[in-house]
Order: sequence, then structure tokens, then C-alpha cells
Amino acid sequence: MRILVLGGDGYLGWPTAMYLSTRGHEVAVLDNFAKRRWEMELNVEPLIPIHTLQDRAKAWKEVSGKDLEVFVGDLRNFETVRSVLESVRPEAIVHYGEQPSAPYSMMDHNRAAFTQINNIIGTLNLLWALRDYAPDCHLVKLGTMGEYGTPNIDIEEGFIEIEYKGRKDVLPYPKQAGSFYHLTKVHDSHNILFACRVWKLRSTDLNQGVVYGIQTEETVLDPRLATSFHYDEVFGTALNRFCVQAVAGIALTVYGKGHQLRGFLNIRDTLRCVELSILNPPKAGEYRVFNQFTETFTVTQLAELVKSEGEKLGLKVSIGPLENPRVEAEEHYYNPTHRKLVDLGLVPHLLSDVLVDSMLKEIQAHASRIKKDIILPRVRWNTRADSKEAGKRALASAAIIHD
Ligand code: USQ
Repeated sequence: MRILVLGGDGYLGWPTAMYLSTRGHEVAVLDNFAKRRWEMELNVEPLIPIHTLQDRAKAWKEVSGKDLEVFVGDLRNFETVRSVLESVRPEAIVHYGEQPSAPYSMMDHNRAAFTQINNIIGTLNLLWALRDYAPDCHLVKLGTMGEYGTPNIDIEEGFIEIEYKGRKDVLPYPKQAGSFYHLTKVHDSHNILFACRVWKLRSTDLNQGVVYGIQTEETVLDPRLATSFHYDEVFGTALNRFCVQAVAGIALTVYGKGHQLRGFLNIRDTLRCVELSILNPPKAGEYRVFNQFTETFTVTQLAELVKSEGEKLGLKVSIGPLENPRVEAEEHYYNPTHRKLVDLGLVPHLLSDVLVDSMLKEIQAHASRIKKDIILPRVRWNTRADSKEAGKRALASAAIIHD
């Protein structure tokens, strides 16, 4: 199949491109290198040095014999989207090409507005281009479990049957996102659902939980194929951060009470879920949602697991609860369904099987690169921009004016 991966330079995009390429698909990637620019803005970098996208594609050709076509461009530019679709003529698109961080979207007005414009308009451009230039193409879009929030009822996969005043309907599940970033995914979902209904496009919205992991079957083939693994407060996710903190001797940063319960999955399972979606496409006009995670943990459970496994490796690990920089429920009901990908054949990698060998030991091998000063959280959900505290934070990152 001809597949276009949007955001192909990223943490998930790059491994996805290799994974699909090695399984016989013709893969092209598009990226505008925005993540590399945000890294410079915030003075953070991935733990393992990564090569340029073009050099990684060259290394992939050497290692696997497969071609990966590289396009550089921005989804906010409709002409770029149109010309890439016309050139690649994809049968499936995997869309990771968005600003992925909740803290980034909560730093200041500029970054919140940028995140919303970048994500929502990029996806809107894609939908219009699909309508006119690739209407049969299957859009596999990365959404988030964070679209649902933490309601006091079970979470379904995208839709819920509601009976109200004696009448019944199946309606989109209510959304209560927890950041301006998570809200972009909500708005994308609505736009995609509408485009499927009105233009008969086909799409799978993958409401993904928190991803962890560094290695995939393909990244381990050659050091030049590594993916960009973040542990800083803005781009690092909870478990990835805890593992780096354990190796660096920093108390694990559990926010608030630590009873926040989330769905997690290994990076290898992300790739498999995307493949399963592509191999089992929806019909024309269908918009479907898969909840994409394999296990649930509270933040404290994660920290305790990292502590006990880290100590077996001789690390001194402590847990240091911090005042929660976010506004979120710290004690809540959480019971999301996640059947559809399992029904399609997903066999999960469990955290307990990968934590030591493919995470902690791999991080230890790169321990000298850990920048300890980018770990503690400074971005707060509810501090006014003119407060003293926000002023102090602003010094830590370059002020940014987005175009
Ligand atoms: N947390 C800590 N300590 C930390 C970092 C996070 O206790 O050092 C807590 C947070 O307060 C939150 C939970 O861990 O309760 C998850 O936070 P996270 O930073 O790992 O994940 P989040 O900001 O929700 O976003 C990440 C990805 C995002 C994706 C989302 C899936 O960055 O792209 O959409 O996970 S989900 O969480 O299911 O919405």
C-alpha cells in the first residue's frame, strides 16, 4: 500500500515509517521540523542524539534496502498538502503532524494560539485536500484519550448510546479535555467526523493513551535509526520522565496526590495499532474511533514500579511528590473500554516486560547526556502571565513570536 506519514520526523512518526516500510508498504514522510525548532526555543533536546530526517532515511536504505521518500513542508500551507497528495497518491495517511504537548499549549497565550492554529488548521487543510485529491484514502489520525477527560461513567470508544426523554440515539461521547492541546484533538475529531459524513471520506481516530518506550524492532537495528526520546517537563511523558529521573538520581516527580489514572501503551504497540487500522480500513463515509492503550496505571503506581525495578539495577530511587502544576482531578473514576484493537489482533507488550531492558538500561547507556535542569515542572495551568512566578519562568525559555 502507498502510505504517507505526516510528522515523520517525530517520536512516533519516524518509527512508524520504518515499521510500515519493512512490512512491504511504499512509505513517504512529510515533516516541517517544527519539533526541532521548539526544542531550540525551550533549550531541550532528546536523550539520544538523532540524525536529520534525510540522513535517517539514507541510513534506513542502507540497513533495510527500502526507500523512504522525504517531503519537507507545513500542513498549514494548503498548496503543500495538495502537492504532496498529488505526488504520493496515498491509499492511507498516518497523521501525527501536530504539536503534541499539553504543557507547551499552556505556557502562554502565544503557544496556546499557535497550538490551536497549527493542529486544527493543518488537519482542516488535510481534509479539504483529501476531498479533492484523494477521496478514497484512509486517514488514520492520532487523537488522544485526553479528549474524554475523567467522567464519572465508563468511557466508550468514541460514541455512546443515550436514552433521553424516552428517545434513544448513538452520539459522540462527551468531551472534557484537560489542556488547549487536548482540545485541539477534540476539535479535529469533530471536523473529521463532519468531513466523513458530508464528503464520504473514511477515517480512524486513534484515541491514544500515554506512550512510553525508546526502542522498536527497527530503531535497534542501527544507532542512526534512533527516535527522539524526551524527558523534559514539556515534551516528556510521565513514565519516560520517571525512568530518566531514576537514572539521574532525581526524585520521581509525581504531581499532586498521584492517583491520576491513565491508559498507557508501549511505543511498539502504537506501531502495531496503526498497522491494524490500515489493514482493516473503514468504509467510505465511516468515521470510527479506537481507544488505543493497553494497561492503566495511576501515576503513583508507575513511580513505585520504576522505583522497585530501578533498585534491582542498583539505582537509588526516591519518589518526591510535587504540588500539581496542572488543574486535573487527582482522584477519579476511570474505566475506558479498549476492545476494538484487541479484536483486530493486538497482542500488547506489557510494561513489566520492557521497563528494565529496553528502558532503564538504555537510558543508563546515555546517562551522561541527561540535562538535570529541564526536568522540574515550571509550566502551570493557572498562573497569570503577569505574575512574578510566570516572569521567572519566562527567563528560562526564549520568548517566541510564531508566524
Ligand atoms: N505527571 C506526573 N509527573 C510528571 C509528568 C506527568 O505526575 O512528571 C502526570 C500528569 O499530571 C498527568 C499524567 O501524569 O496526570 C499524564 O501526564 P503526561 O505528561 O504523561 O501526559 P499528557 O500531558 O496527558 O499527554 C501525553 C502526550 C499527549 C497525549 C496524551 C495521552 O504528551 O500527546 O495525547 O499523553 S492522554 O494522557 O491519555 O491524554
